[in-house]
Amino acid sequence: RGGETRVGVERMFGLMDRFLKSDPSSLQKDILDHVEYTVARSRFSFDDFEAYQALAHSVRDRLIERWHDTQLHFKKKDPKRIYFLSMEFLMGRSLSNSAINLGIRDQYADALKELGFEFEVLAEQEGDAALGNGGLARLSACQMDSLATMDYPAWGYGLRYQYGLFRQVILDGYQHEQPDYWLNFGNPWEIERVHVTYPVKFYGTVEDENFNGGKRKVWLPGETVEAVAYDNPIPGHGTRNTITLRLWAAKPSDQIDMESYNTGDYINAVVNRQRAETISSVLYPDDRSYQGKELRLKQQYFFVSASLQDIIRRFKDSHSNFDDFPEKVALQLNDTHPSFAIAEVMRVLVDEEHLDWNRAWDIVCKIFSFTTHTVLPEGLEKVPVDLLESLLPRHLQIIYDINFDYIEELKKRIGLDYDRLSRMSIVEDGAIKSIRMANLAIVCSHTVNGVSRVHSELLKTRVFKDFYELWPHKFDYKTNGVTQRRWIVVSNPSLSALISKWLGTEAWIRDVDLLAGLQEQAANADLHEEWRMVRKVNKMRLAEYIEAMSGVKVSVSAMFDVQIKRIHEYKRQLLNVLGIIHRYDCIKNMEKSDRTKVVPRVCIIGGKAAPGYEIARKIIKLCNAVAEKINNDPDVGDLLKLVFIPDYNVSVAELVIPGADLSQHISTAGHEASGTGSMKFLMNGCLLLATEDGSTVEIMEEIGKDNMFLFGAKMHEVPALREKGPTLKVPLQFARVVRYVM
Ligand code: GPK
Repeated sequence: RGGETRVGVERMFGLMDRFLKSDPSSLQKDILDHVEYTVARSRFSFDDFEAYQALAHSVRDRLIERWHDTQLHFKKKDPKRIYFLSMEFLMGRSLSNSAINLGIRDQYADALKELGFEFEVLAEQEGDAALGNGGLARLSACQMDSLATMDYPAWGYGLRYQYGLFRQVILDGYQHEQPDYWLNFGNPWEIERVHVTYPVKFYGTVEDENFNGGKRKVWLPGETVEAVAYDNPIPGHGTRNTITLRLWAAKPSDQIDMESYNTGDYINAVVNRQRAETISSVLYPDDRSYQGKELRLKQQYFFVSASLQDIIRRFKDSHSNFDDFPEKVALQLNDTHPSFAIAEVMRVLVDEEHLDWNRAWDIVCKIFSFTTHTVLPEGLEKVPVDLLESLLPRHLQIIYDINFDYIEELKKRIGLDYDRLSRMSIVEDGAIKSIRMANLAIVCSHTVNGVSRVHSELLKTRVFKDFYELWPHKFDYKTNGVTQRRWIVVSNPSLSALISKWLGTEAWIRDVDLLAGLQEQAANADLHEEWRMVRKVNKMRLAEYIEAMSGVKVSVSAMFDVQIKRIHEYKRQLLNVLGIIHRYDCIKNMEKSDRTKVVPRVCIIGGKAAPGYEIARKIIKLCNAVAEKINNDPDVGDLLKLVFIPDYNVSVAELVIPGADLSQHISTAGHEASGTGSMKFLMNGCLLLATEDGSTVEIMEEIGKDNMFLFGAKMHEVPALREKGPTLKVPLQFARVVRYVM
């Protein structure tokens, strides 16, 4: 560096107060400065939403400090990095979570109080970031929190959809979808990186080119779209480690499309380029149904290509060849959605970096691992070859080449068993020739993860049996978890305080196993009493919300019985509703004197149906129709109520779970890969009513059968029951309703 620059650096350090201060008056000054300079409101006149924005920016400043330090630290250390590729992240709100993880939530609350604001009230101003559908997407969010807290050098990569998961509105009992334009009022939790952009290419042709006396393939793409990075800092708890969730948005490319300009139609050329932005505009609202839509494929490749360019650029910053790539890069595929990454790494290494095919393949086989989240073979993604051929012609060739080598190898291992060879092939022949994305992911990954023990067994014995027999060492599982920071500390602060008090430490906030220490106090009546009070207050909060959302008044002394999750046939919300109908019928037919023995119950159901999933939509209608009947029967009164909570999302879950007495996880055994909702209820002290499915089996072993309500057919009994057909009788008065709705 020259002398001048050094003076400049010294001057900069001189001007810089190393870290922002977090005493009350510094926080107040920061918030008011943001009111004035960021939100551009007078510091003497701003509303709750503007106060939230200023507060969020003040927290963001502190996040950015740690985030910069984290990047610098890892740049210097150059550790092996974990790259978590996922199409979906359900982050929910960020304010409380960030302030708590930074360890300054209470300081902010005090500072705000003096300014005449309440932290919780401002926190309510924030909308949910709902860039995902259900369990898979929330798992990604919980994982990011844990990776940050556990000091991992991890990066999350995904898409910055302009429209998140639709808002559910219930009209006349039916679900209606409204667009979720969540960026309408700005998003203080992201940092736009206008200089971190990469071109992503589509369409075109593949030509042969002379190279070093031989031939090589060259892809001549037909369309280029720019990917722009938006960074979301993710702070760990009790550490300065603050990692990055990098989401890509599509922008028109600067590269001039000569063809359009030649036509002389300038306006049309500009309008056409603008269409590029549609790639990242909207999240597909289907939970595990794949429709082979071109836009969806474009989304998948778009985020994969941008992420890999970013990852490879970072690697090349400190490495001159690819020898160390597998020691420095781990790519985790969250379901098959990002599995084009496999073909893309091959393409970059072979076509752009000019590695020979076998060396590139060797690298690919060491860097990928794959998590699958489903049990049903029909849930596995297939990409029509026709589509792929036009959209990504070079990738299709690469996938064919991978498949050719793999099938040749397979023939040597298993002989000419053509049935098995065709089942295991990456390419599926048939009416619609397609690429089996799961097979591609399994062949090229070093590890295939299930999400619970039972799920892993099903993968080995059914879904991927052929592969397990070939490569048993690849199959593993990591039972899902949830972060106690979001699901106790953020969502249930009174319970959090209670736990810390009785454990005499806050260490459980980083190490969940320490909660077991509460067992020593299991018989302590004072603890019980305090816990009951906490529950009561949470139930009151929930009752207020229910009344505001649905107009139904519920009694907080009733048992709150909750089932909240995506609506799916296999999750059996229908069974729950039929159970409620039965309960109603029993109460109606009871002697009046017997009714005193009935435990009053408020049944709460919530969840969204994929817009094209007719039966799921009808289950919502049925639920509302039954609620209408029961809630308006004064004869039953508080003995039974049914509430459908509209627009279920992360924030609603944060409100409902702490107020639940009983929660239902009643999927048909063998269908729920894991389930994570149960864990959130459990850590809030809620009882579980569950079938032996997914992670429930492990929960049962952990807490003991006596501490939960198990029911229903076991996995091995299900096939025979299916064979036998339905035996359920619906009471006559409801048969008509059910028939009408369904
Ligand atoms: C599984 F296959 C899928 C999917 O497309 N979306 C989704 O949310 C869920 N999941 C499983 O249904 C749950 O059992 C599991 O706990 C969750 O993924 C996370 O692994």
